[in-house]
Amino acid sequence: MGKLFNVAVVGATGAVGNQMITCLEERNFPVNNLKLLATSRSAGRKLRFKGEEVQVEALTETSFKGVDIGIFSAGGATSQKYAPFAAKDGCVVVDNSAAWRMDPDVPLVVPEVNPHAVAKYADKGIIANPNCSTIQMVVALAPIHRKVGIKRIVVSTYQAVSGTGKKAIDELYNQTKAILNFLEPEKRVYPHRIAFNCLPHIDVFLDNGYTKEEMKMVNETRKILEDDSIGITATTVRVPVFFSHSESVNVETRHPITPEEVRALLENAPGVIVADDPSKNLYPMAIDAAGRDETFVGRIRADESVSNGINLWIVSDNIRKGAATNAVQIAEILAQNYLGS
Ligand code: NAP
Ligand code: 3JN
Repeated sequence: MGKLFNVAVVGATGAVGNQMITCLEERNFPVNNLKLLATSRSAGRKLRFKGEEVQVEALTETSFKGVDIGIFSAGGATSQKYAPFAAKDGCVVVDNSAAWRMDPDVPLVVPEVNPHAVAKYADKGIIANPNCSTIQMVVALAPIHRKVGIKRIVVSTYQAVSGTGKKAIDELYNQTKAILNFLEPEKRVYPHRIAFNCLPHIDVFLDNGYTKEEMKMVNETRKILEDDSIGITATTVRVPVFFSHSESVNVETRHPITPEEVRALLENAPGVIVADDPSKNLYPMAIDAAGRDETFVGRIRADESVSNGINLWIVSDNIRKGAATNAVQIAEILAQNYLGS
């Protein structure tokens, strides 16, 4: 039998943390002991892992003694503060927040795209998991970039409320129910109503007029594809969908490529399923991607307004591939190639 690892999930009671526990179980990650961490408010709660109840503990600076791998999804401030304590105690951190993603000493990894970058974990003991919108886009675009080079990307996203966490899932449900019952919907999470609406506003606005989510897509894509020359512009939009982000992506390539060639490339790409048959109304949809780990690509066609332009529609489960699955895949690379005896 291979080595077993002591694993901690930080933010275990959250939307992503809960999915982390499920992913560790579904993928049969070699867990010896599982430690579940959250705020002191959740300490004592019990969550299930492999048929057993595991008690949630309050996160402290000493939580990581004896832990091999810590998977964090408790927000940037928590990661910023506690990842160094974990690393100091020899626990390798896989962090789901934006806190460390652009640190030059921290690798930013999507296993289908740049698994080699995991090796750099040794610099700080931290590996960053990209933003969900970035992950699904690079899974689909990396094969195109490798084949013909990508010069420019124009992306618009249609992001599910689960990306904002548990409270936002409740907000969409409660507002929808209120409106259908002719009641006044309450706003707690978003600045405007999300039910039956679209908000071109994800994360905070920056001085350049973009939102932070939009700039995450720009900077993270360049880091993962290891190419700062790619021009990228993003508009990120919250839509009244519970699970799975959808993206309209327009790419201009350096060398010509036909839609048929893109389709063939993506049919052989790891983690991608091509769903593209307009004659049968077949295209990726949020409701089909939810609960799956693959990234679905369709509506592949030439952009007739430029030479070397391709349009794609890319859909993936934001909580699974966009967060938990990607993080557990990174932990698998660590366990198999770097931490095994
Ligand atoms: P959520 O449902 O609101 O859950 C937040 C979790 O973090 C809860 O378990 C909460 O514990 C815990 N937590 C918050 N502050 C903490 C602290 N000071 N110490 C210990 N635990 C703390 O949010 P979520 O949707 O799961 O997202 C959590 C984080 O994951 C986000 O802030 C973001 O950084 C990251 N994320 C990344 C992606 C991505 O694109 N890769 C997508 C979504 C989220 P309690 O239950 O005890 O309050
Ligand atoms: O809104 C989404 O669909 C994805 C949200 C991601 C997120 C939410 C709160 C804080 C992040 C992230 O992963 O970039 C963060 C953060 O860590 O900054």
